[in-house]
Amino acid sequence: MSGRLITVEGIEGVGKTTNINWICECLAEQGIPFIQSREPGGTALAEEIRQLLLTPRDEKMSDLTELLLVFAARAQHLHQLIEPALLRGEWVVCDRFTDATYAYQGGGRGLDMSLIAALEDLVQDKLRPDLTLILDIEPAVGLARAHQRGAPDRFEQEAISFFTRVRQTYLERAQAAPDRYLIVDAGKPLVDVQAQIRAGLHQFCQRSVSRAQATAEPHHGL
Ligand code: Z5A
Repeated sequence: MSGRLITVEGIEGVGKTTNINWICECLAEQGIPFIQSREPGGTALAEEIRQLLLTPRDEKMSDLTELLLVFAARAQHLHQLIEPALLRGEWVVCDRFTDATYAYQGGGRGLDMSLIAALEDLVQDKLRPDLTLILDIEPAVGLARAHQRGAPDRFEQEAISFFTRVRQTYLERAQAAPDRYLIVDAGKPLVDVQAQIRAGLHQFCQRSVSRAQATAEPHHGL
């Protein structure tokens, strides 16, 4: 696949939506063909699964049901949207992906990480993001930003300790594979956050160009 998969992660209210728009502006400036998507969701069916996951309800959703729904949505998203785009040579900028599953269902809910890894292999085969930006912030600050938007969804109703575990899992994953992850301090003013992201994208594009030259793939600079 000659496209690139860039994923953006972090706890609620960290600024993913705001900064994904910025990433897309940077790619457009450079004439890099891309699509923008999100998880859970990205196709009509996967968006229906998203509603199931986010809507608060009286019946408690079991942690395993939650995990399987997340991966069901991902299987559909990959098959319908992500893989065809990568095969066409387009870049995919995705608001959350499997790191969110490790962070929320693994770190947050306490599900076994090896179970998540097995589902990751089943659903994605060898596909992994080429670059993952982790927007990092103190949970209290992120939640305060998110709560300004109105009624909390099913995840936003969790206690702060849940988001502390989610954040910790993201950071541990980034530390374990620093080549693939970029940790961005999202507590800074937006202009500083955007500067960190642009610098990270620039480095990533340089690595991408070298790799493409070595394998004669089409490539883009930034
Ligand atoms: N989930 C899961 O459990 N497992 C999985 O595998 C996956 C997902 C894929 C939906 O995610 C839920 O799905 C999610 C985990 C679960 N939990 N929840 N809820 P989502 O990404 O759609 O929902 P979200 O995390 O709630 O996203 P969000 O609230 O839309 O936040 P955001 O996109 O990161 O933030 P934003 O809208 O860009 O910014 C929030 C506000 O802060 C806004 O007013 C901005 O203007 C402001 N902002 C942004 N940056 C700054 C800076 N730097 N300074 C000051 N103010 C700022």
